[in-house]
Amino acid sequence: MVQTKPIKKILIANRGEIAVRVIRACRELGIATVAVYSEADRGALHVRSADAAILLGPPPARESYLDGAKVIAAAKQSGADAIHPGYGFLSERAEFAQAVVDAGLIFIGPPAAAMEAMGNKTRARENMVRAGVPVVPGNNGEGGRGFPSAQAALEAALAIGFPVMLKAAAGGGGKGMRLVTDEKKFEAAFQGAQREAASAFGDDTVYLEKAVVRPRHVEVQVFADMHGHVVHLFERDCSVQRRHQKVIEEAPSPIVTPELRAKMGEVACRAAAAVGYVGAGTCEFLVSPDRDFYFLEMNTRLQVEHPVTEMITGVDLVRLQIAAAEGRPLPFSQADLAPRGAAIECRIYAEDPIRFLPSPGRIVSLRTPSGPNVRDDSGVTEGSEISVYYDPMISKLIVWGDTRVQAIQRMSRALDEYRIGGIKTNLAFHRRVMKNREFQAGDYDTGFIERNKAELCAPPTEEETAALLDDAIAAAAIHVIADTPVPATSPEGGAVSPWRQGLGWRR
Ligand code: MV4
Repeated sequence: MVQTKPIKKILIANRGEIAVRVIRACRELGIATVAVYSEADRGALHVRSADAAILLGPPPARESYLDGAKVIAAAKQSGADAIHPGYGFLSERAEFAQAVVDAGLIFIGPPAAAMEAMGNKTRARENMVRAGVPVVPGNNGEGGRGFPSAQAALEAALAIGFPVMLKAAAGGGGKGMRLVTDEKKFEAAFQGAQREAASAFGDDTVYLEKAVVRPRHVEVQVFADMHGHVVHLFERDCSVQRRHQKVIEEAPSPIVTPELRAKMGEVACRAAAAVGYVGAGTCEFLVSPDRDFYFLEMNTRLQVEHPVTEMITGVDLVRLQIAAAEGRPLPFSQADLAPRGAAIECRIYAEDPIRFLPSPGRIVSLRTPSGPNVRDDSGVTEGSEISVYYDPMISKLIVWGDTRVQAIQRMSRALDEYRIGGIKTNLAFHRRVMKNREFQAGDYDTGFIERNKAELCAPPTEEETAALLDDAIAAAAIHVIADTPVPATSPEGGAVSPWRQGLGWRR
């Protein structure tokens, strides 16, 4: 029997938009919040949004957001009874999850054992095969511990058939991964993959998979409570990526039929149940052009793109995470869930739109879109500094529409409303994707950006340049006005607001 333990105060072990997202859920629930921050984040939105804030240390994440001992000490010091890890940073570290529990606190996420079962990729593959979950045909090496030599690995590769993928057992997310198309290139690739795995993860174990050609990245949101219930909340398509960085996500996937959805959902629930999962998790699949699907890995955290799932299901995933962590049973069953409409998320990055390089700096002016079914999840405000220390994501723009066509129209409109002055962003890139025929047809795979680079990353057109210039002039004008002293009194003797001078209000 699971006891319910209400949570009164949550420490959010993260920064930026996800910290703000969790704080918002806590506010709605009447739960007190504690932010943590680094010296680079003094005055950041997540710090201002929380009831209390604790300085962790210097800007490098290693000395602040990644220092588990400091985070746990901050939670104890502030009287928090739970820690929400967000995504990235400490969110998928099993040792941290266990240390939180050992400190007498609630970890808002899965048990450490479930994280471990999915953390190592060959172990996860073995666990999934045992649970009857389809994985990409491959070879984990001897007893799942990799291959003793390049020759042994080559024999396994020949048995699988080229092209093959070499992957790091300790990896995930594409790091240390090599595509090998023919036998002659195998040995060099194997040694390269081993070297990369050793330096990136301190573990040179490499395993083999048959390469799926032109795959789609389709992931299924699952949710489990402590009472043995597991449901799925349908899929997200994250095939619009560049160098393993997701750029646009949508739900549902344009290529998933109701039958495939039911099958993938059922498989994802089985995967979660097999490792004793609790809370929000995501099973990543590759879907081949003929719609065969294979389990790749499980992300044992809330994901960046969770809002598109929230939009098509009406479920608040963070509220649900908190309820599950309190020991409450899921308030709905699978039969209560149905996907409705279509949602798209664009990740707005502070980056050079042509070279895809981070473009740090100060946001001097900002206007965010709104209107029906438009959501902007952001961790910044006007005046915020996009620092070189962290991910350059400024915000996530999410829209919902009755149909996918409406969602694309709405996203185009919302992108046109967005104004970000002072730094370079990828807003124009997103506008072009919304106009792209392949994207509009829903007919894209993980090679979409690379194939359409010339169109999507071309220098701005005359029209786009004119719009950007208008923005820059408006931003400059606002700052001239803001820097102009306002007379303290009017001729009548009363205070004159800038509003009455026709200048608009300013802070
Ligand atoms: C693959 C694959 C093709 N075949 N595995 C990249 C990230 C990691 N999660 C797995 N990845 C891939 N694994 C096999 N057997 C192609 C990719 C892949 C990819 C996957 C999802 C989204 C974008 C991608 C871009 C390149 C390669």
